[in-house]
Amino acid sequence: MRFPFVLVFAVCCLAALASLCPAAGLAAGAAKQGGGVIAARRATVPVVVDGRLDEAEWGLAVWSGQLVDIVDGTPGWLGSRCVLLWDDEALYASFRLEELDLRATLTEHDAPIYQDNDVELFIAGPDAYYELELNALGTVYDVLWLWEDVYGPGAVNAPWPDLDRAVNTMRIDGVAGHIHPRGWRTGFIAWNLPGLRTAVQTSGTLNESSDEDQGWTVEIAIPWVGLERLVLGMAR
Ligand SMILES: [Ca+2]
Ligand SMILES: [Ca+2]
Ligand SMILES: [Ca+2]
Repeated sequence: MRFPFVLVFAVCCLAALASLCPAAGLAAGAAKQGGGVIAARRATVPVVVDGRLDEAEWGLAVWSGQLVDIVDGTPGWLGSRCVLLWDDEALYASFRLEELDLRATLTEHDAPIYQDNDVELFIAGPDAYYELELNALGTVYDVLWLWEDVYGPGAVNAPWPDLDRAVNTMRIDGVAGHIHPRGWRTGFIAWNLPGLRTAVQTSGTLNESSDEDQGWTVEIAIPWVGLERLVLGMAR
């Protein structure tokens, strides 16, 4: 299936990288900066979003190769792969992540999860994109981003009148020293994707560094209806 969106996956393995987008991290997907492309298989049976990737559907799907550094393309130090499925209701994404010292601290929804080791998924439409991050506790941070040139002359004004740009938003023009050529965007942090379902399973001991852990798995269901706002600009 060809989706009308661009997807980028990232695993930020160092809190110091503190990324709001995959400018710092490991990436796959249809990233322009050297990531790969993976095909999404149609799921024929329901996916149970419990963090356990034991459905036969995941085994039949085509997994990505090792995620690579989105800046220089070098493979990550530890095993990290992702995969996609879809059905009429949702897009599904899963990750298998090797992690020798499982650590996560943030527990509040929409806390800055990029300060923990985390998984990040980005879905881009023409004029907006969706950012989803999870840590090993399963805490979710999700943000709807709008490129600010959409508000400019000749473009759609106030495309989302229900979202106030002055309330709990973030404004950036780049990340980690990289200035995006399109310039500024506004992130609506308080917005939550309708119907989003996520789950995480860890293999090892969380926040206990005296042993060696195996890693974690992540399972995500994103209802298509929740992505409606990303269709913005497609009629142009
Ligand atoms: Ca499952
Ligand atoms: Ca949110
Ligand atoms: Ca441990």
